[in-house]
Amino acid sequence: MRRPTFIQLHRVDDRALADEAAAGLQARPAHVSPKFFYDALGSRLFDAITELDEYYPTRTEAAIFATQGDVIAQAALAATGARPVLVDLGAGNCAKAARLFPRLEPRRYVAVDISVEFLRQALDQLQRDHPGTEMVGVGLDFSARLALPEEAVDGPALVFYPGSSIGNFAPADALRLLREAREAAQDGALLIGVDLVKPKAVVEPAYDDALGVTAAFNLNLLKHLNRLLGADFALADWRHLALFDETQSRIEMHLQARRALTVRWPGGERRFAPGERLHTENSYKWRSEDFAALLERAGYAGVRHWTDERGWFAVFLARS
Ligand code: AVI
Repeated sequence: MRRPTFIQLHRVDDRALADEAAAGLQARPAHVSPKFFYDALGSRLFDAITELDEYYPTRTEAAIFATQGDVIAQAALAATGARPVLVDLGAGNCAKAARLFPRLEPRRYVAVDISVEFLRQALDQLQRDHPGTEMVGVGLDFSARLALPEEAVDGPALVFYPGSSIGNFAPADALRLLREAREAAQDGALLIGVDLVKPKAVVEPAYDDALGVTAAFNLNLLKHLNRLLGADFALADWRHLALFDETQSRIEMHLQARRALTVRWPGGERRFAPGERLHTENSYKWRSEDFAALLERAGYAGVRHWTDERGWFAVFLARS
């Protein structure tokens, strides 16, 4: 019986993370990376977000795969050849990639996430269900740089990056990541989910839902910073904001101070004026023609995409 292989490349360095958060808090305007959302509770809150009526991306992407998955898989295999290596970026519980297994029959599945610990259980189960596929878990923070170990990809790969996570990168960083993904795929392809531009009246509620789950997800970042940094954020002093900036085509999430306050942590402090904001996330919404042009700039060819009836979300395939 085969067993999955695990390669941990990235060491989680709490000191470096605390320094990065402190520098962002002291910047003007104050900002912190959205990666600080994802402690254990934040990851569960994100899973809850994907179930909300207002949060359309997860369900719309799933519907595209459910209705057009055969055509998408055939096009992907035409680009990579049969039995490709399947590289899954931000794999987590590996559920989205697992749905592609019957269609793609990958020779090897390389699941990439920040820590191999997130991948162990899912890969052990997948290995039992798919004994003919080699399973590799890679622990890597690819938001900084995507460089896979040489032994992980030894032929044309299909790099899979679902969920519109590319939207959490500013366009210049997205271009860099797409180029690195092209190199990782060798003579293969990229299959990527992208959230498209749509009316503000649809986007803003998706990031400010009636149940307040997204507000809790945003505020939980302060609890994470309290733990990581030893800071004294009081959650009741902060309000969740989600604003669609049409000129930059992005939803911005902020936490806004309800009153004048000072946040302190060992070695630092930051005063906030009433109404001042801490910027926690951007989620870019692309026009399909602009995302196709970005893929071409990143060196891809044969770009095509599939979308839902309303044109809200797109799955792009591009040869690397
Ligand atoms: C992970 N990422 C694609 C989500 C998004 O829609 O940008 C994160 C999120 N932020 C608030 N709700 C969901």
